[in-house]
Amino acid sequence: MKVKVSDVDALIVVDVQNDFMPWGALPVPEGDKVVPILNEYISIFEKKGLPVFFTRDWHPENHISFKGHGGIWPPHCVQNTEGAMFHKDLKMPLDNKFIISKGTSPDFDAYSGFQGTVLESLLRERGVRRVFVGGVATDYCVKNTVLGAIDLGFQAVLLLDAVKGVDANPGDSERAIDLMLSRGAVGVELGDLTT
Ligand code: VGL
Ligand code: ZN
Repeated sequence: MKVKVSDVDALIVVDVQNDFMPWGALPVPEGDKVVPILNEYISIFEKKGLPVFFTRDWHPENHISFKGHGGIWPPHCVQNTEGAMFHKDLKMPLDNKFIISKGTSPDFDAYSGFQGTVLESLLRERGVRRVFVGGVATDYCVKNTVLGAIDLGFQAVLLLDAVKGVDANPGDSERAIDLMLSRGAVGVELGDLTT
């Protein structure tokens, strides 16, 4: 579906961090494949002067989502470690860019970029009404960020060619995509965008 990028739009790049890459602590298969495509989307938004938000998992060492602390995940994205850094090839704009840290307290986890963060208020301050969302993982943080946006009344556009999932159970990512679309997200690929 063709979508014209307009001045009420923002881009949200979800959790493109080393620990979610194939070499990381909580690897998303082919997670690194989203980087060049995301760079294309970033360039489109940057050229139009539109805001680009980068969420990141930013956990303390004793985070509740970690095995041994009550959770199911291997330790990942621990604050200030190499694993928590963004992929080195991700082209982050110099201006009009925001980093949103989530899951920063030991006792609180957040799959959605809206949970316990200032993302909503930053979007509203800027008059944003529609968010374009890509990154990892399709079946966790991308899904929850898209559904969170919809629940808050934003329109959501899912970047189908710039997401990858964990697929702990086969088909998780596909089911997550179906759910997002059934809840009103619009699925697009790079070629669908007009400026
Ligand atoms: C994520 C599992 C645990 C994600 C974060 O970014 O999708 N998944 N923490
Ligand atoms: Zn996490």
